[in-house]
Order: sequence, then structure tokens, then C-alpha cells
Amino acid sequence: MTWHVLGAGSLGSLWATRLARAGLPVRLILRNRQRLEAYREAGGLTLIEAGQPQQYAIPAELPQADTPIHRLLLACKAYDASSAAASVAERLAPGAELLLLQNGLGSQEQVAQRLPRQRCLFVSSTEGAFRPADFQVVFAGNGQNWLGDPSDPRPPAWLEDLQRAGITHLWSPDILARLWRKLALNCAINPLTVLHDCRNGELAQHPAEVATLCAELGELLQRCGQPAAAENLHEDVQRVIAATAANYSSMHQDVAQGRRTEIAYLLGYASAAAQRHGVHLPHLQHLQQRLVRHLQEHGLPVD
Ligand code: NAD
Ligand code: KPL
Repeated sequence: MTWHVLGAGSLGSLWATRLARAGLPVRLILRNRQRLEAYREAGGLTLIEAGQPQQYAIPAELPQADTPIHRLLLACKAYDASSAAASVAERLAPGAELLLLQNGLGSQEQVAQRLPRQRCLFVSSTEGAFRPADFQVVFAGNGQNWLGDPSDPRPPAWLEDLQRAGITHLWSPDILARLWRKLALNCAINPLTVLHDCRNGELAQHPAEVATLCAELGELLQRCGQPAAAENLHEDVQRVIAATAANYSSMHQDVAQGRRTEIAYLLGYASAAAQRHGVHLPHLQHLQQRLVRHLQEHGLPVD
């Protein structure tokens, strides 16, 4: 069964090249004719691992190609997920499976609501990759990919493909807990790194601010029916701050490079959930207001 990969960015390219390297059939779906021509000129996708580049001539096509899609890896940013899924909706075979590889929460529900006849699996990834140039990807950090389906705990047989491709993965019977936990970590760390304009490690100099946010996020997770995701959140946040001390968070990198952030699917989602549950979280609310102001001052979208 062919793996269609929509979104030839960092993670999409990282998955596509490893699947292709394992001899599995892969097709890229590129946004428009211009991107397709640029890709064909490049000759394929290049994976750079441990400094070694290797090019893979993975076939590519447009969203409106006429072959059916049975398995789709949707590897775009959270704010693009719904429209990207819509662009190939007519090609999805009945019972097709989608792997939604987005950070935060909210975009997965948007896609699943649009495609009620398809199986949507959610993926939470801690692998690291970036693009030094178009159609090139650097595998920058080993990590884990948790996959799960909130409405069906049975793992799909094709997890074997990931095994064969060397894509580290675990089937998670409670993927929402994983995604909530990652969202909480990102909400406790990423906005502060933007507002203090610092690397993750420098947040150790703001222990009270981090602790207060973790307490509020823990309360939110409890109220949202996610007690497992709330467990030892503060300790975990401190561990991640120490383990990634030299790094700039993804949100810091986005702002520094003038790119749209995924704020609506992180802090925005958390704030909306707090409102829905009638929980008053003043520090989280203030953090969101400060971040929105900061983005506006930098001419960046706040959704
Ligand atoms: P990216 O910006 O590098 O890649 C996204 C790609 O999707 C881009 O090439 C974009 O052009 C393409 N795209 C968007 N809409 C499209 C459409 N309609 N049709 C065709 N292509 C379309 O993003 P990324 O870094 O790979 O991140 C993807 C998700 O994974 C994000 O939610 C991110 O937070 C998450 N994530 C990324 C990393 C990482 O190291 N890069 C790690 C963990 C999680
Ligand atoms: O996931 C991250 C990010 O930068 O997006 C970490 C490193 C955990 C910081 O929140």
C-alpha cells in the first residue's frame, strides 16, 4: 500500500525518505505546479543524517491527481491541516487512514470532523528535523513517535512498515493524554522563551513563573479529564528545560524567523478549554495576552 505524504517540510521529508529507503512505495503531494517543478529540478528529497546526505527520487504529484489515496501522512503545521486535508478529500478511498502529525491540539479534531468516513490516527512526535534548503532535511534529534486512535484502540497492521523503515514508534492506547502532556510542556516553556527572548535553559532563572504556570496547567488537565497528563508536570518541565538547555524552542525559532506560530493550537487551545470548563487560570491568561501582544508587535498572525 502506497504511503502518500502531504507536506514535504521537515517531518514529512524525514518520514518520506526513511520509508523510501526501506523500499516502501511513497508518493509526495506538493501544493502546486510550481513546487512540483522545483522538486523535479531538485531530483528528489535529500536526507542528511550524521552529516551524510543521501537523495531519494520519490515520485511526487499534485493534490488533484486522480489516483485514490489509502494511507496519508499529513505532515503540515497545525494551522494548515484542515485545508490541506480538504485539498485531497475527494481522493480518499472509503476507509482510508490518515496519520495526523501536528503539534498541539485542535487541528486533529478539525480534520476528523471534515472526514467522518476515514480513520484518523493522531501522532505525537519528539523527533527533531529542519530544512537547510528546499527539499533537504536534516535529522537533528532522535526521539519517539507515539501513534494512537482516540476512537479505536486497535493498532494497525502497517506499524510493521515503520519498524522496517527504522521510524521509532510506540502505539499509544491513550494518545490524547500524550498530546495533552506535550501541549502542557509546550505551553509552560515555549511562550516564556519568546517573551524572555532566551534559550530553554535560561528559564531556570524564572523558577516561580514556570512553577505557577505548571500548577495552572495541571489544574486544567485535571478539569479536562486528563489526570495522567497532569502527573509530575512541573518535574517533567524542569527536566525538559535542563535536557534542552542549549536549544531555542520551536516557537522562539518561528518568531525569530518571522514565521507564523502554532499559538492557536497550544496556548489558544488551553485557554479555550479553560473557558469551556469554567476554570479561572489568571497566569495562563496573562501569558497568552502577553504573547499575542508580542506577536502583533512583530507583525505575526495570532491565530
Ligand atoms: P514544516 O513547515 O517544515 O513543513 C510543513 C510543510 O507542509 C511545508 O513544506 C508546507 O509547504 C507544507 N504544506 C502546508 N500546507 C500544504 C498544502 N495544502 N499542500 C501541500 N503542502 C502543504 O513543518 P514541520 O516542522 O515538518 O512541522 C509539522 C508539524 O510537526 C508541526 O505541527 C510541528 O509543530 C510538528 N513537529 C515538528 C518537529 C520538527 O522538528 N520539525 C518536531 C516535532 C513536532
Ligand atoms: O517541544 C519543544 C519545542 O520547542 O517545541 C520543547 C523542546 C519540548 C520545548 O517546549
